[in-house]
Amino acid sequence: MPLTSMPEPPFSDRLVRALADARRVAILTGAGTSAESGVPTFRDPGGLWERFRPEELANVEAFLRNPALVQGWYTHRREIVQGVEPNAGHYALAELERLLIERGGEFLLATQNVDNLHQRAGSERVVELHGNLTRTYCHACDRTATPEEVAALAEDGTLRCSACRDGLLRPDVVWFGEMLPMEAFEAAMDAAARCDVFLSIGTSGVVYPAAGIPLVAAEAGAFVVELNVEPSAMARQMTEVVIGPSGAVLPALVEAVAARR
Ligand code: BV8
Ligand code: ZN
Repeated sequence: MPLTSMPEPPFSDRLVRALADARRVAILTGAGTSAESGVPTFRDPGGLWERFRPEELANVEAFLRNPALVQGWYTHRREIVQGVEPNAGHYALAELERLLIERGGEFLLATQNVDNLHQRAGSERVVELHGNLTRTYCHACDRTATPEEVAALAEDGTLRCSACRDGLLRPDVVWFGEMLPMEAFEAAMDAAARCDVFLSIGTSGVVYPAAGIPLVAAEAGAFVVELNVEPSAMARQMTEVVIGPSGAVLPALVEAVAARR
């Protein structure tokens, strides 16, 4: 939605100025960034999976107790994310990265999302804090699974590794109780500690340690902004809270920053 057609942009001119002058920008995204692509968030009402809380499915114990159910949930989610497109918000973030790099600045996008949509939209400086659903590996021998293996159910209804024969295949995502990939997490913490502007987009800020990253930027004195359709658990620590759907607000914000120099 071009800036001109927006009645009054939901963000301040101060934010546009801060982004246009920024040398270093860091971003954290959550499921809300993909909502307008049709990927259900963790809290969205309705849908078959409402019966299960993600925390009940996204952990090793549930996986070992009922592999077919957990593998089926991830197969279902993989099919969803492979069947949708990045939205205008994803493309705007890829554009903002290009703008910053062109202007000699630094940029890092740390995502909690496992849907691969930032990468498909062209973002390059992305770290995946919680892994990526489109990658699958063997729980027993760590080998990366082939697309054929991921589609071939064994007699017992589970997905198994063809190399070590009995290994169960699991999505390359970080489950509750598992450590985050250290390199990604440290890169995100370092970018948050050094940035001039931090954008926290489409996240409820309830899952740690990722939820703590924007607070590192706030403590370091950055201009910290939350973009969400409603204030999150971290709204009070923000310099500015922008209320609106990321798929509409981000293109307008990036257009305003591009027009500034
Ligand atoms: C670890 C991958 C330790 C899997 C995910 C008690 C207190 C505090 C912490 C804990 C605790 N008990 C346990 C913990 C730790 C736990 C945790 O934080 N639990 C929470 C539930 C309390 N964390 C962990 O277990 C982490 N690991 O701590 O390890 C350790 C240490 C050493 C050695 C060994 C172990 C691992 C956490 C990673 C879990 N994996 N995902 C999968 O996807 O299946 S988490 C998953 O849920 C997401 O990745 C994301 O992080 C989180 C959901 O959050 P959001 O992305 O914010 O999505 P949500 O639906 O919640 O919100 C959407 C938001 O968007 C809303 O605010 C909405 O308003 C907004 N929105 C909607 N539409 C739009 C929009 N905004 C803009 N535009 C729109 N259109
Ligand atoms: Zn194996």
